[in-house]
Amino acid sequence: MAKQALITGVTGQDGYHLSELLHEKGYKVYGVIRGQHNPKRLRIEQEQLYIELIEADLTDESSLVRAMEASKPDEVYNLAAVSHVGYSFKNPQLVADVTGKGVLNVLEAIRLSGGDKTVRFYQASTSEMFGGLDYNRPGKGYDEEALFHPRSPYGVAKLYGHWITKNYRESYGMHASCGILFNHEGERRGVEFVTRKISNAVARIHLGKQDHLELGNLDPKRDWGYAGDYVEGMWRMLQQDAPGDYVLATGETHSISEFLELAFQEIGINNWRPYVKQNPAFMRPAEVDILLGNPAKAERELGWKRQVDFPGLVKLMVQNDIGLQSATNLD
Ligand code: NDP
Ligand code: GDR
Repeated sequence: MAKQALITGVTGQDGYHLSELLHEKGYKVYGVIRGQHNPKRLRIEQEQLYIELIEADLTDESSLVRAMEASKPDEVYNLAAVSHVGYSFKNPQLVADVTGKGVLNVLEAIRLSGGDKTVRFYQASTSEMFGGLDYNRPGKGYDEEALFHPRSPYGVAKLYGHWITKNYRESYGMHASCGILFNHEGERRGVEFVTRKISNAVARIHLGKQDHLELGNLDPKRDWGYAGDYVEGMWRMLQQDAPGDYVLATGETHSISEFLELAFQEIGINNWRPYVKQNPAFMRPAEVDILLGNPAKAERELGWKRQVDFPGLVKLMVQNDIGLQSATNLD
């Protein structure tokens, strides 16, 4: 019989890629959708008919119990979160409720519906838990043993989600794994994140639809990979006999300036500086200056390796946005 998977956050970037992957592997895919009017419902109903949507919210535990009962999953992927770091400084309590306590609600829903010994659980942990502060591992990068020091309400909430998942693994013997994923981007990334904001603006500048873009801090460095590669790693974690924690990363780090340079080169502009204005509104009260991951454990134990490199990622995103922006008549 086909395996059944329940994905929270199915309307987000990773949910899009993961639901496609699981469908290709023959899974019956259920996805949690929230809100009485979610504009992404239409997209899913038109493009991903194979997803059976279930209305629930991470802050409403009874709705999650009903989602468990309706889907009877073999695997649960908890991707739902308020995931924007900058936003988390403005709405910290909401982020604590959804991104932090929401994880507990999903774990409890699994237990309450009797799935603690049968369901395999994936928690979307993040490199934001490291915070970039005690970066003293040059050439090595953060691995599963590195110290945590989150620098935002989002990072703090995710750290709670990480530890409560480990706690349920240790306390109840649940097959619960945490993927500590470094930034992953692509054509389905939200435009509020810096890579897609840049690729979208570069495409529009190329087509004469806008003349500049405004950004915050250009110096931070990130370990940027392609989202399509990373969802494969999530799935591999749940296929292991034993649960565990795994870093997924590229092992390279690049600044926002470097991303800008490659993105503008894609449209034939070598000096990007006249096109970029800095706006303090996009700066954060505390910044994560540098993130570099060490994916050695995932490569060794899961046989996982990223396929798309940094120049390939920038090219893919800019070309995709040129296509999208050319196809629309909207300004
Ligand atoms: P997105 O921001 O694209 O998607 C977040 C999802 O969470 C959306 O489907 C959103 O639904 C859903 N959601 C938000 N609030 C609730 C709620 N109260 N109840 C139910 N669902 C809710 O994130 P990504 O796809 O990029 O990331 C997936 C997960 O991985 C997130 O947990 C993120 O924090 C984590 N992560 C992401 C990384 C990355 O680089 N992308 C790196 C490391 C971790 P809606 O459409 O209704 O808003
Ligand atoms: P991040 O991604 O905070 O790493 O979190 P984001 O793209 O938002 O920021 C990356 C870096 O770019 C700087 N920056 C800007 N960021 C945004 N969004 N908009 C701007 O205009 C801008 N200008 C400069 C930021 O200050 C930061 O240094 C992402 C999310 O997906 C999290 O959910 C996930 O956990 C982490 O990646 C890993």
